[in-house]
Amino acid sequence: MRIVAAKVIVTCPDRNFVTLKLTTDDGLTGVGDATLNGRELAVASYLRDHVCQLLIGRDAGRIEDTWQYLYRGAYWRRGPVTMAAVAAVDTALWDIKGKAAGMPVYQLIGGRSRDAVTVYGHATGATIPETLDQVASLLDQGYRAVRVQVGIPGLDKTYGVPQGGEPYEPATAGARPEEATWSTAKYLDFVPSLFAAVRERFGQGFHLLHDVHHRLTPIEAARLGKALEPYSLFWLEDPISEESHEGFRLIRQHTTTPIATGEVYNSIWDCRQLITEQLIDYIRTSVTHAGGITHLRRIFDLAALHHVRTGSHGPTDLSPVCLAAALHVDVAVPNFGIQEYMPHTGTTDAVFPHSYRFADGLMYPSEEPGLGVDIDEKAAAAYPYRQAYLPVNRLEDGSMHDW
Ligand code: KDG
Ligand code: MG
Repeated sequence: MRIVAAKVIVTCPDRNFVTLKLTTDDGLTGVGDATLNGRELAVASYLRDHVCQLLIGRDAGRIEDTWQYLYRGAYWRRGPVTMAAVAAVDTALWDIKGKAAGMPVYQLIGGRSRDAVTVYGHATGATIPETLDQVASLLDQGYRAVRVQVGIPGLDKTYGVPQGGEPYEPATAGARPEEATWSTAKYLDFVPSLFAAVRERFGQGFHLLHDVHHRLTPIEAARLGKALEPYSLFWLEDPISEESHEGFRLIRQHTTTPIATGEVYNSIWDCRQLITEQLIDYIRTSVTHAGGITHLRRIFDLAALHHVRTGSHGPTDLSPVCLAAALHVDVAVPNFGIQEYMPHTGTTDAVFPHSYRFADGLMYPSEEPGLGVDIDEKAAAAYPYRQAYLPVNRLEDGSMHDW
């Protein structure tokens, strides 16, 4: 079974997505997601200009060997662009292998470890009452886990909080990024009151999560973790920038609030120390940004040895192809923790027909052979690429800060 075609499809059904589609000589196709929010065309070029021609004529069944060939063979290893490109090839090959075997991908990686995948939904509001209303709506829909974010008085825009009731989408169209202003003092003074209000109104019967989005120093994060202990969070996400592994040790020394990180990591090397030294509780790497199903599974297996559970990144800027693949991994690995779920728009879903489903706070991977997701190329062609950037963040005195 040889690869005879490799096509990169860039489309913008409400937001940009990069998809790789591989075809074999016996007519099977496989898809992989290569979307890197705000830097999409760099990955499209990496694939089109440097990878696609290497795939033609290769044995589609040699998934591990192809992964090693693209990773080691480039000499310049790792990094978000390279690893998203490798991920797309790997994911498409798993899709093809599943179709060739007549089995859903989760059966090829060990079969089910659980019946369904617990996901968390997103409750975000400009004010605490608005966030509480969203928590109520998610609990009504059956969610068992909810991430809460709120606007901070005195700041115009806050991470995770949509403007004007729209679904949250941080990337904005245009030739330059939007700028936001951040104040750690205002955030730390206000945000614990959100958790007090949530637990007061809804009690303890569901998991509560929060994303700091890399904005604190270790000692500030330790203070926040301690302040939130009475509200028993499932996790506090990305409390500090992800380069500083030592900082996680300091947070750990001060608080029992569980810590999740890793959505910007691309490889097992990025998270090895955090995992082996048990400095985190949940690893957030995703199929698309961490080298595909093959490499994500390797990270999750390392995590399983060290009491670290999985919690894959799953925002709408990863395509339904990534979500489909993530659910196959989630249902199979022994140390699954939780999966992030942000439903895509109707337009996105129409371009990426799929058969995974959500019911009562749980998600179910497709039972079709392969991943159970595709790209409708005709529909995709109606939505050309639009330049868009993630925002940048400045402190109130104008200094650059992590967004
Ligand atoms: O493209 C950036 C988003 O994926 C990120 O801001 C979302 O932090 C995020 C999350 O936890 O979903
Ligand atoms: Mg996050």
